[in-house]
Amino acid sequence: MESALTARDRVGVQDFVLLENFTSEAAFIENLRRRFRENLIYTYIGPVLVSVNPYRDLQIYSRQHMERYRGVSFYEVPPHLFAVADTAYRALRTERRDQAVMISGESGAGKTEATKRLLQFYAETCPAPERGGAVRDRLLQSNPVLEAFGNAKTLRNDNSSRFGKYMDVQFDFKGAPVGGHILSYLLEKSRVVHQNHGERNFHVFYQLLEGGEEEILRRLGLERNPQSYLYLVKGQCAKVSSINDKSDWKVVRKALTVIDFTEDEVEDLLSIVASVLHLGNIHFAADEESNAQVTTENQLKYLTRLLGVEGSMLREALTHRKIIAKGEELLSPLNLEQAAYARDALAKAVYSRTFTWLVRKINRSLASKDAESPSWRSTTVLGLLDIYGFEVFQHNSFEQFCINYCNEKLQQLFIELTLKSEQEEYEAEGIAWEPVQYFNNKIICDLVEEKFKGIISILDEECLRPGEATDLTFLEKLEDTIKHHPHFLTHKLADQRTRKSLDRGEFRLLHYAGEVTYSVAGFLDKNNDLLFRNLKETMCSSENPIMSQCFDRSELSDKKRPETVATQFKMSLLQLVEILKSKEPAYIRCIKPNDAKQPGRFDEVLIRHQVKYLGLMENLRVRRAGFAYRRKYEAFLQRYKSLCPETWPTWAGRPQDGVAVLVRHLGYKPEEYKMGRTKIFIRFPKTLFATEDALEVRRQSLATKIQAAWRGFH
Ligand code: AD9
Ligand code: MG
Repeated sequence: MESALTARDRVGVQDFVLLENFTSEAAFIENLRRRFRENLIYTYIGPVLVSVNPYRDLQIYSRQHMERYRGVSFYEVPPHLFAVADTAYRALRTERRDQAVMISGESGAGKTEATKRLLQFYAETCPAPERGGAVRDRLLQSNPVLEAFGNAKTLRNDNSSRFGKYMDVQFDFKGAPVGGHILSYLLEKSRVVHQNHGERNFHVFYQLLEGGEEEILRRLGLERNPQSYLYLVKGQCAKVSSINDKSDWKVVRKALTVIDFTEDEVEDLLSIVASVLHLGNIHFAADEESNAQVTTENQLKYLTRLLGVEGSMLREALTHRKIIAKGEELLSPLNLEQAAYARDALAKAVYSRTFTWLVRKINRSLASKDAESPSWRSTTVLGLLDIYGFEVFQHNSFEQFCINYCNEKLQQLFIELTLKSEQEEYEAEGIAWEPVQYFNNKIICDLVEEKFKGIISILDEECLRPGEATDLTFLEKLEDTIKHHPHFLTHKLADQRTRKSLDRGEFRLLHYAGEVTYSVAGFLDKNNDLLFRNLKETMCSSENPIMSQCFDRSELSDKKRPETVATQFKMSLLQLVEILKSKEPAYIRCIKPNDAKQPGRFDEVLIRHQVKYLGLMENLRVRRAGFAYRRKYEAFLQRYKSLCPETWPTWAGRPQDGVAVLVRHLGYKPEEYKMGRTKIFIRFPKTLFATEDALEVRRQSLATKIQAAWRGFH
């Protein structure tokens, strides 16, 4: 049998706090590497789970694995997602405190996969509710539907979430899941009309074309070949080897039924998906006066039918802009460029509002059927946060700005909460807290969101000057307002050395996770998110029931300017942070091992970068501030009591006294440990390792004795 010592050499330590040289990044990475090589993708930093994407099916999420982690002490079993899942669930049940599992990491690191596994764990291991058992299936089946409409292949990830998701699972007093609720955040709708090279539109389009039955496609007027649709060819990669659109479609189709879609609703939904494709194929030609005219009559005909709108009205709305001046309506014809812009704006609005509708519809299906009954009041919730990860592309725009800002906020919350909980634990245990220096990214959050001086405020201000402001005046204003910020740079503000790498239409932010250069092109437009009035009117008249819920007439009479996209996003994030703060947090920090999406490849440079920006070294330092290891007296005594004749086999007194006797017997020196109110704190890993090794020796000698006795018996 392998001794504890050699096993540690081979597979590393399962909690980074046990690294002898805990301040060394090299030791940290080496530990990750050893474990990754052995397919051990999970490692702790105290209660935080670090996960490295294996890019292969490790067969570690089966029902047996779930059972192994149920009801056992967190540290008695190898690190696993299910240990975090079970610990959160038990806290929810025993302490009746709401929980939030926050999953972070860059694009492709494994957040969405982890979320799905967690949900599966709860669906399979929790008791069934007395009523409304279907909720478990609905919780699970909401996923494929949301992924079909909200995920897409990007250069970073073949199944990249293009929206943020926070899902509450509600449990009744018996611990059975009885309902759920989803909050979604800013869908990247620009993808509907444009994809970068090597990327795709949202999965659902390809799924429908590949998997939809002949008859359905005929009704929708669609051809099977994605190449026929302009909105699907921009990225030039309709086919992806890791994706089977046909079988995925089957799953989505089934899931829609599970989450309460009637056949009519499915039909209405597919009509909308098809209409977006038809919209993309609407062409215009210029007449003698350079005004745009629709030339693709067939597309218009299908659109009219699928969206349930009047053909002449839609045609007019696609080629004219309605302006109300002095109470009079004026129609101003659009040129080719403006018409194409109007068409794309309509496609984006139709798709993104349908997505919002979808989330609402799913929420109705997940709503606890017991909402009115008394047991509702005693429900507790467990939240799962799976948001788009930090991303950097060759070309970064408004969407990346929002996504990276969101990651910045969550990182800040992580720092705040982990530090706070450490400090609180030390205080609660009556042990002196030694403050730790760490990088606080609040400075970057402020740079983005501060009133008046922040980037979003300045952007909004420019959006209020239609006709005068442009993306470039926005950039100038940024330069004027944020001159000497250590995390902000533009071509003008840069020195000789860095200027070369920056273009005139760009600004650079030094995020906690690294530098990102944003091109300002399109910022104003995307932030304003305007849809011409007559397009809105047309959609308000739609007879497609989903569309008529998405476009409400009250919008037309509303005089108040709606909040800009960035401001809405900022407010929704502030609200999210409040939700998360109100719950007991658990963290999963995901790491992407290589950019090639390949199993077995451990790209050290890439990993070191993530370790740095996820703040894992700082996290470890905070956790080790003073003490490497801490354990409740009961758990410590239970594990090691066999090493001391006075505590073995049972200790009748207080566990704390038992531990005191035990560690004295083991020869712990006073500077090696401290006794808190409920826990023992051990300063150095070597102390714990010596104890672990002693335990191993004892087990082995016991095994040898049993074998000898057995042989003697025969
Ligand atoms: V993004 O920010 O949404 O672009 P995620 O969500 O962090 O990103 P995702 O969970 O989608 O990444 O993982 C990317 C791919 O890695 C998956 O499609 C799987 O092929 C692969 N993956 C991730 N985690 C695991 C795992 N635990 N086991 C096996 C995994 N494969
Ligand atoms: Mg994801």
